[in-house]
Amino acid sequence: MKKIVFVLILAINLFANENYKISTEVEVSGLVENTIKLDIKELEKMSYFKSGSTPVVCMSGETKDNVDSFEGVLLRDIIDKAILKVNSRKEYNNIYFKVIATDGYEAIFSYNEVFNTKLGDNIIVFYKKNGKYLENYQGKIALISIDDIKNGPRHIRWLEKIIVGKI
Ligand SMILES: Nc1nc2c(c(=O)[nH]1)N[C@H]1C(S)=C(S)[C@@H](COP(=O)(O)O)O[C@H]1N2
Ligand SMILES: [Mo]
Repeated sequence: MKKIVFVLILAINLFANENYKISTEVEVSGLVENTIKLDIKELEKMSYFKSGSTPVVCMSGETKDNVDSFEGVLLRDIIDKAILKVNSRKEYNNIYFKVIATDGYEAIFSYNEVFNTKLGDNIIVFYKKNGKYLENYQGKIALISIDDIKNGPRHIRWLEKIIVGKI
């Protein structure tokens, strides 16, 4: 009996121990004119974007989720709000955006990917999924590049930072 209780308590603890820290705002910094911090309220004041339906596919090929819609703001519009600090036209080819989550998960996008390809039309910082605000475990604020072939890897839950850099 004691053993059963012990195992039960252990199992409950494992479920309760949600190993993440939510992000309540996203900071845009690095090579920008204005370092900005955006919480959900501020994101909602910006240009609104709603995606179509999409599966979320892991690198393994496994479909992790089937989503009706994501709602938020295009990454492009968020970068534009901070205003890129670029000195010459050829420098754009070397500009990248590093997106970082509270758990250390990160990914990069190039300037051309976001601003100069069709992919950028569907790279979204979102706070709603299927019409509902994201739960804590879903990331609260997150980002996804919907049109990536495997779009799970560049789905970033608990998005906390967008750093503009130059190679
Ligand atoms: N912050 C954070 N985001 C993450 C991950 C992670 O470990 N940390 N894993 C990624 C991986 S590998 C996949 S496949 C997708 C899965 O998306 P889901 O939340 O719809 O299951 O989330 C991605 N987002
Ligand atoms: Mo994955």
